[in-house]
Amino acid sequence: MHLDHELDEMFPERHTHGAAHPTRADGTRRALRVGLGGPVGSGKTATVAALCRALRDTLSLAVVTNDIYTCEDAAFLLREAVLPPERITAVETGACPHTAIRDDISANLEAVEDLETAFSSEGVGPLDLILVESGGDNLTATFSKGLIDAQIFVIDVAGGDDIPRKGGPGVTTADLLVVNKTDLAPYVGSDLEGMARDAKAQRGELPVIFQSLRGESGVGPVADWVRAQLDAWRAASPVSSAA
Ligand SMILES: Nc1nc2c(ncn2[C@@H]2O[C@H](COP(=O)(O)OP(=O)(O)OP(=O)(O)O)[C@@H](O)[C@H]2O)c(=O)[nH]1
Ligand SMILES: [Mg+2]
Repeated sequence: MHLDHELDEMFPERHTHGAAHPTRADGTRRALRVGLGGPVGSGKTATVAALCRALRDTLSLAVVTNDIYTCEDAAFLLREAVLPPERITAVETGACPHTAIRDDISANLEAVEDLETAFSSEGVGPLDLILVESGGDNLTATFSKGLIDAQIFVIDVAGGDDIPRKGGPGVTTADLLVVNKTDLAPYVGSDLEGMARDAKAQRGELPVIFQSLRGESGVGPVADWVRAQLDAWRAASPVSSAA
């Protein structure tokens, strides 16, 4: 479902919750929504788990996962106890993952809005941040701007060091490109400098972070980027986050 003017008129309240609007119906600022997409197995869930651990003490956050036929990613996050269960929601897409994050975003939008409502109505205070993980997809997958505010595209060095050169909207336009599993580069013969050059050629000034979740800095630089997005979001939203 693409959000259009006709639907805006039919469901005015629903669309005040859409990603185009920074405020909820009650006037409070809604959570920043950050989408994580990328090829199968590149490390999206591992990055989400690490972000939760890095940010949960200072931010109120929640996660929406997307899987095609299972709830594996949500089950992993629950098993790892990265957040309390009520902060993790699974969407079972039943079709190519990109359809649920780009073409018909209704299930994801509902999941995001339900989380926001649950946390504002239980007096826990509004959520600061919602991470939406797409199911693993191909290089053409991107999130609808009606669903998320900023997107991270996660690729990994073992998927081939020619991926940045191949481009595609995820690599070229995502707000942040993460090249994950740099610890594996020596074992798979990936040329990290070449990947950095190709990414720069494709993305210009858009940021790229090389990451190893097995390494010392781990998710730190990506967590810093998310915090900076949140600061910018708060500065740009002229409303109080308190009710
Ligand atoms: N060596 C290494 N392994 C990693 C790193 N990040 C993730 N992994 C491993 O890569 C595998 C896939 O990671 P996931 O986080 O499940 O990947 P995903 O992108 O969520 O996969 P799908 O949701 O199935 O598309 C897991 O076994 C992770 O432990 C890393 O930085 N280095
Ligand atoms: Mg995953």
